[in-house]
Amino acid sequence: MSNPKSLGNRVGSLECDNTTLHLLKANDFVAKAIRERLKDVCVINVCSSPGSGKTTLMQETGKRLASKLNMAVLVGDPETERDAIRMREAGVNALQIVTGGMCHIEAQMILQALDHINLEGVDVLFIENVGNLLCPSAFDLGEDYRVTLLATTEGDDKPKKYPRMFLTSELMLVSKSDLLPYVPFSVDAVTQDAREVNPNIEVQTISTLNGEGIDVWCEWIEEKVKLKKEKAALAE
Ligand SMILES: Nc1nc2c(ncn2[C@@H]2O[C@H](COP(=O)(O)OP(=O)(O)O)[C@@H](O)[C@H]2O)c(=O)[nH]1
Ligand SMILES: [Mg+2]
Repeated sequence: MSNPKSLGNRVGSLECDNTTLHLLKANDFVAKAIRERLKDVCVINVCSSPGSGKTTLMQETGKRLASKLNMAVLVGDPETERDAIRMREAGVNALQIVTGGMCHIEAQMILQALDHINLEGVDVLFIENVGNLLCPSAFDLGEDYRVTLLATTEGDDKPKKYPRMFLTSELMLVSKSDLLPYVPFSVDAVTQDAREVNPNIEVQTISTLNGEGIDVWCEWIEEKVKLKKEKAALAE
């Protein structure tokens, strides 16, 4: 197994003598093709429930990083182009993927979308996944990193309820931290819950409303972009 995220695609595998036929293996195959195509672009898959603040974060990140990095976003929703419009209004190069009711993005959708977005000079490509803590966790989109937002309004007990999402994420962003004084939510408790699922998960606390944590988040992105470029240079 080359990528731990492909674990999710083993659902439905069919044992066959000494070999295993993976019925959903096609997604992994396409994810690999995406990685080969985007060798020097850092790809970050952003997941969460609907309304946790993904699009607002993409808008804010675009503004903050505009002078430092070239960023693009592929954004998935079951219907409407609202999020891509919001991002373009914030000056972010964004393309909407309408899944037609599907609860997640699959690698094939990303591969097709790559032909319709200008990635010339792009350093970081975000994928804003469909709002859902379940299905998106099972689909590797060829990303380098998976980041999951969990808003303070969602409750600090969610990581263990939706373990695969947090198991396959490198970073959990506790969003809407400006609401912490008003909601029963403990950052320590959610961190512990997430780390019992995935001891390696990083945790950052952010608010796009008052700006808390946005600098740390942007530094994290810059560091990951640098690492990807170094990796690409070594492979040349
Ligand atoms: N209080 C607060 N509200 C936020 C924050 N970020 C986003 N929101 C609000 O949360 C709602 C959902 O945000 P959106 O970015 O559309 O979430 P998405 O569905 O995950 O893309 C909107 O009304 C935002 O204005 C934040 O940091 N603090
Ligand atoms: Mg959104």
